[in-house]
Order: sequence, then C-alpha cells, then structure tokens
Amino acid sequence: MDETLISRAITESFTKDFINAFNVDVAIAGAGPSGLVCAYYLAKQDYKVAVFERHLRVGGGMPGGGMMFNRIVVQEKAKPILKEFGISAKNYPFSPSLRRTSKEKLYVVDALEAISTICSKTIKEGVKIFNLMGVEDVVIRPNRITGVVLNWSAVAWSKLHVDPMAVKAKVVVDATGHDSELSRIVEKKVGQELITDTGGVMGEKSMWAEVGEKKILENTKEIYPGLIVCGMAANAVFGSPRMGAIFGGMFLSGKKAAEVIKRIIK
Ligand code: 48F
Repeated sequence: MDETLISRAITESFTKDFINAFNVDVAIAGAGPSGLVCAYYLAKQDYKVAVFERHLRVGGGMPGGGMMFNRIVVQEKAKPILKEFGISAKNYPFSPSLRRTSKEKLYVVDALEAISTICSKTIKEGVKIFNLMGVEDVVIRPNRITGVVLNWSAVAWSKLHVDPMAVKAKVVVDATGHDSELSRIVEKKVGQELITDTGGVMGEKSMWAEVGEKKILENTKEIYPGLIVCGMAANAVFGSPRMGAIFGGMFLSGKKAAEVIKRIIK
C-alpha cells in the first residue's frame, strides 16, 4: 500500500469541500445543538451551508449533559424535532405518582445519541462541517455582514501570528453559545448598532429555565443585517436567562433560525 495515496485522498477530498465552502448561502459559527439543527433544516431545503466549529468534536454543551450526567431533558414542544431526527426519548417523570402531580411533560434523552444522530443526519443532508476551525471575525460591506473570517483553532491556541482566510455567505449565524462571540465581535467592530435595546450585547442573565426557554424563540433573529443569533447566543445577546440542561429551546431556536434565514435570502 502506498501511504502517499492515503495522504492524497485526504488532502484532495478535504480541499475540494473547503474550496466549495468559500461561497455559501449560510455560514454557521458553532456546531452545538442550535447551530446543527439550523444547518439541518436549511440543507433539507437545498440551501448550501457550512458549519465552522472551533473544537475537535461537535456538540457544544450537549455531550456533557447536566453536570457530566450525559442526559438531556427536552420538553413536549420540541418532541417533533426529536421525532424528525429519530432520537429515542423516555417520558419523565418515570414514577406514575410523580407523573400524576407534575404539570410538566418532559422527555429524557441520551445526550450522546442525540448529538451523534443530529450530526450524522445533518451531514447526510449535505451540510459541510469543518471542525478545528474558529470564526475569528466577519467580512463586512457597508451596513451588511457578508461572510466569516476563519483560522485554524491551533493557530489561536498557540497564539501564532498567522493571517486568516475568508468565506462569503449570504447570511452568517452566531451559534457560539453562552459567549455569543460573533455578536460581540460585530459589536466591537461596528459600535452599538446591533438591533437590541442597548445597541449592543446585553449579556446572559442567571438561571431561570421557564423564562429562558420562552425567550429564546423571541430572541432568535437578525441582530445586524446578515447576522442571525440562535441558541444560547440569542439569550446572551438579548439579556435573557440561562436554563441548564434542558435542550428543547436550543432545537426550536435552530429551527426558527432556519426559517428566519429562508425569509432573508428570499
Ligand atoms: O455552547 P453550545 O452547545 O451552544 P448552543 O447551541 O447550546 C447551548 C447548550 O449547549 C447549553 C445550554 C442548554 O440550555 O445552555 O449550554 O447555544 O455550542 C456552541 C459551539 O460553538 C463553538 C463551541 O466550541 C461550541 O461547540 N464556538 C464558540 N465560539 C466559536 C465556535 C467560534 N468563534 N468559532 C467556531 N466555533
């Protein structure tokens, strides 16, 4: 066996996909639950989507479940999304007596099954996911974000001075989670011009699951022409609470972001 053939196969295949991703409909920063679900619903309708994930693995906060207990909780409203992906879910409460008194209809889901299934189906729909690549800036034209600026995560981690490269996109999504990194970058570069009450990133509030889960859908929107926020980034940008290891809101936010983006692109 010729080892260089293996090297050639990897390099040619990756480079082909990477060059193809230089011009996409939607570039998503972050392969957590909200970013992946958003990518999936867009690709299902034939939009060209690339996801850039800083870490080695995808999934963001999902594989860690709640405090490293690798289970997540999903509420009834997001059950259709579990069904869409074919993810198994167990009714909770388990005990009939607790079920009788509980007002909530919840589902417990294996976090690893959920994220691996979402990732697999998203890739099979045609989304290209580039891991170990961070979005360190955006491309801007007068009053509009038109792409993302990328670099290898290893470059940032080792603090090397290596210039980045750019990708063009009709719409850019900040799905970077609690830090809402892209929105903060845009705020820093364009000033207080975000479409929020303060014109800037308002900052995530302390835990209140019920309110956080409600607000996240309202907060999933365009915050600067060409820039959409979804998932925890949306709550962080609009000053809404965090909610812990309940993930229905993340899935629904990803789906809503896809709908918002479709309207923008049209
Ligand atoms: O944090 P993350 O899972 O975001 P999410 O989709 O989901 C939040 C939940 O996990 C959880 C929660 C549930 O109630 O509160 O926290 O909103 O995924 C964000 C992903 O973005 C990556 C990061 O490594 C993670 O995988 N990321 C962050 N900044 C960048 C980035 C960046 N600048 N470039 C590329 N990826």
